[in-house]
Amino acid sequence: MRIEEVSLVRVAMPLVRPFRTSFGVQEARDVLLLHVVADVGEGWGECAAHAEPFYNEEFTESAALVLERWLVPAVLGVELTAAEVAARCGQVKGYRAAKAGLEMAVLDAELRATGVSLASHLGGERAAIDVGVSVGITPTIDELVAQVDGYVADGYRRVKLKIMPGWDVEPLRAVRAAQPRLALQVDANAGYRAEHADLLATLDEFDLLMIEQPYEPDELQLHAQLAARMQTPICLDESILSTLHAGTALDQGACSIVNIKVGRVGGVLEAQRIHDACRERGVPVWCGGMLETGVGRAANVALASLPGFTFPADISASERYWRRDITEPFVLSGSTIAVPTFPGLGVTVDRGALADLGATVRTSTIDGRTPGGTRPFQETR
Ligand code: SMG
Ligand code: MG
Repeated sequence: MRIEEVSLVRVAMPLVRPFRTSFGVQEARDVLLLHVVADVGEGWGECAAHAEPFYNEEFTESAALVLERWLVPAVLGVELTAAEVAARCGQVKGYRAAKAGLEMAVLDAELRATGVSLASHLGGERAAIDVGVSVGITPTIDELVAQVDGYVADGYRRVKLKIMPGWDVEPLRAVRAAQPRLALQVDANAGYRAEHADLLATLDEFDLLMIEQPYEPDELQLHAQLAARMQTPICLDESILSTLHAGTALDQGACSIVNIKVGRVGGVLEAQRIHDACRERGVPVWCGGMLETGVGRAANVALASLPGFTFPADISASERYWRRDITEPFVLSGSTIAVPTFPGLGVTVDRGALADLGATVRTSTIDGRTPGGTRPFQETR
C-alpha cells in the first residue's frame, strides 16, 4: 500500500480514578493516536507512551516529535507493507511506543483492506481472553481492600497490586486476608534495590502468581539472584524491549514469565515474535497494559488471543479507565473480554468523542504536485 496522509491525534483523557505506582500518580492520560490514510483505506494506531518519562524514557511529547520529524517522513508516500514499517523506522533508535503506534495504524489499514481481523492475522486461537485488573497504590490499606473487593464483585478473578518499599507486606496481608483464594500478583515497577532482597523473599508467604519487575531494568543479575531464592516466579516487564532481551533474560534465569507490551517492544509484530520465542522455550507470557484507549486495547486483546498467553492480561474493561472511551467499550464477561472479529483492530474510532474531549490533530500529506514530495505537519482541527 501507499501511505498518503498521517495524522497525530492528541487528546487528554481523565482516568476514572487516579492510578499510583512506585514511580508516581496519573490522573489523566496524554493520549497520542495515529491515523493513516493509504490508497487501500484508513487505519488507526495508539502510541502507548505516557505524559512523563517515569515508566521508561519515552513520553508523549517526545514520541510526537520523533514521529513528526523522522518516523512519519520515513513511511509517507512510500509503497510498503505493515511488516516493513519497523525496518523503515530502524534508523531511529528507541522510541518503541511511537514506532508501535505507527505500525499499528498501517497494520489496521492493511487488514481492513483485506478483511482480516488482527487476531486471526497474528494466529489468535481464542474468542475471549482471560483478564485481570491492576490496582494502584491507595492512600490507605482499607481503601485498597475496598477497591479489590469491588473489582472481584465486578467479576475479575485475577488482581495485580502495585507495590513499593513501604507498601508491600502490610497491604498484601490485608488483601490476602480479605480474598484468600483470589489469584494475586504484584508489580514493583523497578522500585526496589539490592538491599531489599530479604524483604522481597518474604512475599513467598502470600502465594502470588508472580512478582513483576522488582528491580531496575538493567539489573538482570539481581533478578536472577532473587529468582534463585524464591518460590514465587519472577516476571519481567521494563527489562524486555525485544525478542533478544527476552532470550537473554531467560538464559540468565532473571525471569520465568514474560510480560509483553506492544508499546514497550516496538510493535505488535515484535510482540508476536517474543510470544513465539517464549512459546518455543515453554515460557508463559501475558499481555501487559499501559492504560490504553479502545484503539490500543483492541491490539492488546488481539495479541492476548495467541496460545502462549497463559496468564490473565492487564486488559480490563473500558469502564475501569474511562467514563467515555473513544471507541465502543470493551466489556467484562465473567473475567473475560471478547476478541474483536471485525477486520483490522475491529473497533471504530468515535470522532465525536475525540472532538468533545478537545483532541488536536496535526496532519502531514503527500504533495500531489511534487513527485515524492510531502507537505509538513500542520494543525488541521
Ligand atoms: O492498562 O490496566 C492497565 C495498567 C496496567 O499496571 C499496569 N501497567 O508496569 O505493568 C505496568 C503498568 C504500567 C503503567 S503504570 C502507569
Ligand atoms: Mg509492569
